[in-house]
Amino acid sequence: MADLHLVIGNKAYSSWSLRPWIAMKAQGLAFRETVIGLQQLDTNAQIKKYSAAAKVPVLLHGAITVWESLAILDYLADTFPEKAWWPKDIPARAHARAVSAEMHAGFSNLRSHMTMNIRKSVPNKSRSDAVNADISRINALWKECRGRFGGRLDRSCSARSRTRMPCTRPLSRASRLTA
Ligand SMILES: N[C@@H](CCC(=O)N[C@@H](CS)C(=O)NCC(=O)O)C(=O)O
Repeated sequence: MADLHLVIGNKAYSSWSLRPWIAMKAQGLAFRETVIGLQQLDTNAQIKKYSAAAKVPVLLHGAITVWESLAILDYLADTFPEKAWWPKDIPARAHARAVSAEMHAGFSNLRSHMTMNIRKSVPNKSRSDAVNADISRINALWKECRGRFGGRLDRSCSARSRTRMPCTRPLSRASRLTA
């Protein structure tokens, strides 16, 4: 089988990049990693060498190029079915997919007002009601997942890698995540 090559942005700033990166590490997959510096003059040109979408992460596997973090995780689940990516149980799987899709498409207030920077702590940064609503929704999601599915959803690598990453935003800003 061809080598896996994951193209990502800086790990301190790119939560999207960390989603497949964490999942692949957790699954013990061997892969080559190329890191592209974000917010540089040539960032766009560097990423476009790998994907016309001009966003990281990008997974290269032989002749196959997959972009969009959720599509990458689904590709990996299809390609390495012997590893546990999504829960086997259909209701838990449906829930994990819904949570992951919500995480992929939503939380725009949290994303734009609390951009990820793992190196920085800004505990006193003020938050709008909209940001607080996003944080409350994440807490509710985690609580519901744990309540309904216990460790089963937690052990699902795809859902876990997707839903845990946004927690770096409120954590570096001293918000309280309760679940
Ligand atoms: N929906 C995309 C989002 C990817 C994304 O926005 N990546 C950012 C870095 S976190 C990026 O590549 N930005 C390009 C740039 O800064 O020029 C995914 O899930 O992969």
